[in-house]
Amino acid sequence: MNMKKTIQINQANLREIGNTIPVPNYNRTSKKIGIVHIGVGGFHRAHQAYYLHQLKQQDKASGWNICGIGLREPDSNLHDIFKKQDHLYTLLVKHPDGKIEPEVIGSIIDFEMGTTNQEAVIARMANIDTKIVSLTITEGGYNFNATTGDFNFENSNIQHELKNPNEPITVYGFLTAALKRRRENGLPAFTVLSCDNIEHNGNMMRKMLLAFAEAQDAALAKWIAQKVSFPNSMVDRITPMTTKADIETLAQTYNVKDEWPVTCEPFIQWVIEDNFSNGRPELEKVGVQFVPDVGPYEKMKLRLLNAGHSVLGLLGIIHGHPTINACMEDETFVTYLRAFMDKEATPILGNIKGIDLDNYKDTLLQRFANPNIKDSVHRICMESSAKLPKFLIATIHENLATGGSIKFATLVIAAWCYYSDKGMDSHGNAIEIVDAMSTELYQAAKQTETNPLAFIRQESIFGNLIENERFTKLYTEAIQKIYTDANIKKHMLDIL
Ligand code: CS2
Repeated sequence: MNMKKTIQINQANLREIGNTIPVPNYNRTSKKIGIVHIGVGGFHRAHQAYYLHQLKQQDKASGWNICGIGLREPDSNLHDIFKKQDHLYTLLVKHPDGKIEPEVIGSIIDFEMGTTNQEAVIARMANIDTKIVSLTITEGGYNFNATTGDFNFENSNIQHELKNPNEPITVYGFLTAALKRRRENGLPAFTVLSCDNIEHNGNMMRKMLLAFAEAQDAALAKWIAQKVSFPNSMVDRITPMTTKADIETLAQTYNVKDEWPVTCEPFIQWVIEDNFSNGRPELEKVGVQFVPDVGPYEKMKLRLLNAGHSVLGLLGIIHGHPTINACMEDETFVTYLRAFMDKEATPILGNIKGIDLDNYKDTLLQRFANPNIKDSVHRICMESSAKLPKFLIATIHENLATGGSIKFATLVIAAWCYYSDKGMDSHGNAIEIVDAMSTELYQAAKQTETNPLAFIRQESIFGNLIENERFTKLYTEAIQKIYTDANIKKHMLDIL
């Protein structure tokens, strides 16, 4: 085997790495941080951190450095790797024609763990230089009750934080502790910028944070309501999970030793409401769109892209397709996806100013088909209990209200039930289910054979769908079909 010498990615080696791949051209010695970001997953690193990196490449004086924050124990892995790598990492942009564009990203300059160093995180957010606290805490991180839409005070971490304001655990405990300190120190509030796949993500965060703050300190809640802005935003870039093969490719082809690079597709989009309480970077210089109302863009993306992913993911995992692009090589899946998009998602979107929906859908199909991305269906199916209410079930509810088609989405819900119940594909291969509600999902799904509607009785996910006869009839038929014969493609063809 060719044992080439690899260069460890870090600040000291940047010049040498720069001979092979692009590296930051800006000074990274400033310790000034303008953005504190909670939830530094692959997505943040391929998206927001990349935008900021591009801005800094253009405007070397830009002070907008990022400090990452981890609030979950597993984040300590990235924290430790980042420490060795001076918070540098490689982004590998994978094109459909096989071309890979690697680039070293330098916009993150620090990382703190909220699990072990609460004070450092609060101090960082309360620092005068911090203008924005941005979030990718996933759909599940917002802690709302899906039935009522209200803040979930039953969460034990929330109860702990309310009793012990100096021992924050969740995003809510940290944000209020930091905002309290800023208020006491006479500093302006920061903007809270939500970057999760939730419709009206900023409004949602505002509602949840105010509910929490109100229960903790009513005067603080009032100050937050007046001073903190919560712009809504739509974020987009397909970012699969990093694999061992990605790490090896980087070492073999580019001689770079990076323990946690990120891979992504070429497409990138960020649409934000221009509502920042304490200043913002000039992101429009690098292609970010600032609009007065992001609602239609968010809805379009969630109900077409994210829902489309779930349609392919849940049907694909049962069929045995490993990746989204493998689904897209299967004509039945492509036709089914397009039919779902055209007949169920598009009618509820209406006209979106400046957007050609047909063109948007065509582009989505091309993005999903990118053979280089290899986005696993497993990633897509993870945390479906938090995703589907926003991506797919909302569409079913809306189509039920207007008399629109629901058959394509209904089969997907039945497939989700089968997947939660059996934990295997149609060939009997085991599937690992990763979901905060996996136990509840399994408990409900396993009753299906005796009680076909058991799964959709879970109100926190499905709301009152169980009461709708048109839905329950179609759903029961779909369940009978799948449980009689798990050949999902046959049932997809039946519907088409
Ligand atoms: C995916 C998203 O998690 C999912 O199910 O649909 O991660 C999707 O890839 C991103 O939102 C793309 O912007």
